[in-house]
Amino acid sequence: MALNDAAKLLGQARHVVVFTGAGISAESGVPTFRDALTGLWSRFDAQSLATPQAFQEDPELVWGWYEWRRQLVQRVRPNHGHLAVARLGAHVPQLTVITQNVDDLHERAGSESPVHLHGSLFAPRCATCSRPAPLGERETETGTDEGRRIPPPRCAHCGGQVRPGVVWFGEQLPESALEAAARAASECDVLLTVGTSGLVYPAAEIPRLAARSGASVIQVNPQPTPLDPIATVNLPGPAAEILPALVSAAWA
Ligand code: BJW
Ligand code: ZN
Repeated sequence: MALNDAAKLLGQARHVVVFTGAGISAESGVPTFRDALTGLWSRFDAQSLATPQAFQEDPELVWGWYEWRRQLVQRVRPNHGHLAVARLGAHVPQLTVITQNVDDLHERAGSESPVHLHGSLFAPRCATCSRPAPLGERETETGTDEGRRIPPPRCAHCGGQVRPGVVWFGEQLPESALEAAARAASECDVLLTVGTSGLVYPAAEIPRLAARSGASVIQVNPQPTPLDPIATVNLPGPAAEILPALVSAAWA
């Protein structure tokens, strides 16, 4: 049985990497990017909003979109998938959590210092001088409307526009995060990939790098992905069900 095979691999591992995408936060109520019906892409043309060009052309639209998402994330809670990942940390000798997500649900579930490859909704910075900028006021009762335009704040130092601290298409990933992720992927014995479509590069190289370096790859995803061929074990299904079952099976 696939779950037991995966549990055995995990139970014997010294260094486990958990590599997550939007799917792990789906059951918390955070829309994914590319799911046809519920994904962010179906409501907005997210691929064109998540670009430096979009921010330049229409900063109020882009800032409003990120404010809506930040407030949504503040209203939801980590799910059993995030909690199971945190629980793994208590069992395996070394655990590295690498996430493409810009939410903070791994941290709030108890995972310490996950590597954020695509930045964070909670770390805005100046688009001109790059200095970190304070977050706006805390969530309102109802939150910001989905399509509301909000002018980005101005930098207290140089007066430049404040931008979301995330990685847009065409931008470099933070060097230290990418290096840490690549090092962990090349050194681990098991990489557990959860809830990612595996379409966005260079992040999608991380599980491939682990496989090339000899690690076993366990994949948790209800849908097929381009990572299927490199997976040692595929566990089809939602993360909030599969991950707790996997951790329980490994350390029964
Ligand atoms: C569940 C579930 C449940 C559902 N349980 N699972 C090589 C080839 C082709 C193109 C490129 C290439 N290298 C670079 C590129 C260009 C580009 C790219 O990758 N394009 C592709 C789309 C083709 N990459 C870049 O531009 C990157 N930068 C770069 O390469 O710089 C190089 C450079 C060189 C020289 C000069 C300048 C630059 C940057 C990429 C940044 C990506 N940023 C985003 C937005 C972040 C901010 C924001 O949130 O708004 O990151 S895009 C978006 O996609 C976001 C995500 O982190 C990322 C990945 O998505 P993810 O997490 O996989 O989500 P989905 O929705 O795709 O999938 C969800 C999955 O969950 C599905 O599989 C479901 O089945 C599953 N699921 N429910 C478990 N309950
Ligand atoms: Zn500035």
